[in-house]
Amino acid sequence: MKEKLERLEQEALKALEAADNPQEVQLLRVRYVGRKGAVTQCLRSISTLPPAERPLAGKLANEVKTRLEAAFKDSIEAFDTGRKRPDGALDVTLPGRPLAGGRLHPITQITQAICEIFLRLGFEIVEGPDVELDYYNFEALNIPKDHPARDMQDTFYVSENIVLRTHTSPIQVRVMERQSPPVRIIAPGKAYRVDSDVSHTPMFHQVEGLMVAENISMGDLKGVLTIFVHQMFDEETSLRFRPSFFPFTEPSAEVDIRCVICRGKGCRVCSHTGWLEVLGAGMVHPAVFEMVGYDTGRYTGFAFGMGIERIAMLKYGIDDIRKFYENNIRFLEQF
Ligand code: 2NL
Repeated sequence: MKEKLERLEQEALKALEAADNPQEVQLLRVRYVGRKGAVTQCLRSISTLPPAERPLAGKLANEVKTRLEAAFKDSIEAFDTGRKRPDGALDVTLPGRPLAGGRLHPITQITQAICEIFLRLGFEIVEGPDVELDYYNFEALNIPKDHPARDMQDTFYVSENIVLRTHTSPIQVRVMERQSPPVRIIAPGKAYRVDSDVSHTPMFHQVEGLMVAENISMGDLKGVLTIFVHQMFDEETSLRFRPSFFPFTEPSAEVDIRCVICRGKGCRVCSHTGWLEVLGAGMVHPAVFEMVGYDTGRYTGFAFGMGIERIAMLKYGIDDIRKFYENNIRFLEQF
């Protein structure tokens, strides 16, 4: 009798522990301490025991019954007060799950920062199609048919005379075609080239700028780009112009800035030269003006182009361009 009562109590408590809703507890209560429950039956069968064993067995049976009744009562109360919850039930007292805050992609942020600087200088922002005619992407920019940039290796061809633009210059050609000087615009957007390594992705971003009027000089170009660099990086960052070549400008220049990492001392980022190439620029080639019908005797202009990823990598100290496009949240969250 003693062993049986002890076994019943353990069994009942174990089942109670596993019960995950009040209905289940109610069923267990009936099964163990109800009118026909196992413990109740034990209590009733005491009268069949030898008289000497009855007082002890009766005491034990009553104790077990009392303890179990208390445990069942407590368990039902636990569900009633929310101390214990039915499986899958909603705990309305839990704090809400925080929503991940969205943000602009670092390339979008840098594009906006660049645009804001030029807007303050009176430039207008213009956009245009990513899928371009060969004419606007190459021909009108004085890039002849045999120019290496036209190779199938560099350009995504959609058809014989339609390409994914390889720079945002065609936007500016389209503006000049429909509007006479003065022109003061910047053209931000995506550009595409068949190229992929630590510093090139097949799709990248560019901002180009164009200013055309009477008496525009290389001095104006230098002034505008100096203000740009000082506002984009800081006032201490100096610039240098190196002679270069582009088919659409003459003269042409590569624009370097003092290394923003080592401040000119020489480091890995600037290949120990103390300078970083950030821009290409020049005076618009007369052949380009002729193509859009501008009077080359009256107007001159400057143009420049920069890769946005390059600016973003220097500003944030990122060593691999592909990180911008892997969509790793832990990378993107930092900006
Ligand atoms: C670079 C060089 C450059 C231009 C872009 C341009 C546009 C027109 C006419 C003449 Cl419509 N030039 N754009 C001029 C010089 C350089 O970009 O290294 N870009 C990343």
